[in-house]
Amino acid sequence: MAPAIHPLIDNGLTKGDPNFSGGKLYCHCPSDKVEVTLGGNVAHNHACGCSKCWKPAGYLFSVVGVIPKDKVSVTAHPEKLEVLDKSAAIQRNRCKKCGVHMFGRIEVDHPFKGLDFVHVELSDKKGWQEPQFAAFVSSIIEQGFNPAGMDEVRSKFKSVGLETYDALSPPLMDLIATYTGKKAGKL
Ligand code: GSH
Repeated sequence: MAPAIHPLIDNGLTKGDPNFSGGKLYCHCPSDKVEVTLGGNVAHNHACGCSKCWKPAGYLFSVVGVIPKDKVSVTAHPEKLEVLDKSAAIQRNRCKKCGVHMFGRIEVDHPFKGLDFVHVELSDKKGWQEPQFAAFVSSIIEQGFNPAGMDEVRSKFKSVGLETYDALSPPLMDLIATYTGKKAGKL
């Protein structure tokens, strides 16, 4: 049986709408849902295999994109949010009840500061940018995935047109390196 990667990937990608203007994300609680309103589309949407990003139950990958933090607002039940790990660069705000991550925010000096990390599958609207690549693919092994199955996982991504990387994509890694180089006075 093919590995369950993510519901937005397993059956092929649905192209986003370039004119999409955003929508609401909801946690998985049956009532009193945390609601986060996004005032625009996401960018750099991607599959992430790292151990920290929220994944839907039974799937190997998260799908996570970024959006400027001034376009993100908690519009219902902020009292249900808690920061999962205050020491992480990305402060993942999750619902205390159902555990779903509603947004991740960077408060420290970081190349991606000002961008929030969100999971568009929490929305019932269509038009969000489709995943662009797969990141931190080898990280799924650290969480117990049998390394013998990695060819199948990478082939699945390729079959839907996504490149796979074991960190972020080259343009994003270049961005991080540029930031670091500038900070060190090398650029
Ligand atoms: N192999 C590690 C794991 O799976 O935990 C990789 C963790 C990692 O570096 N995650 C990236 C990151 O930027 C992608 S989300 N983490 C910063 C953070 O989680 O705060």
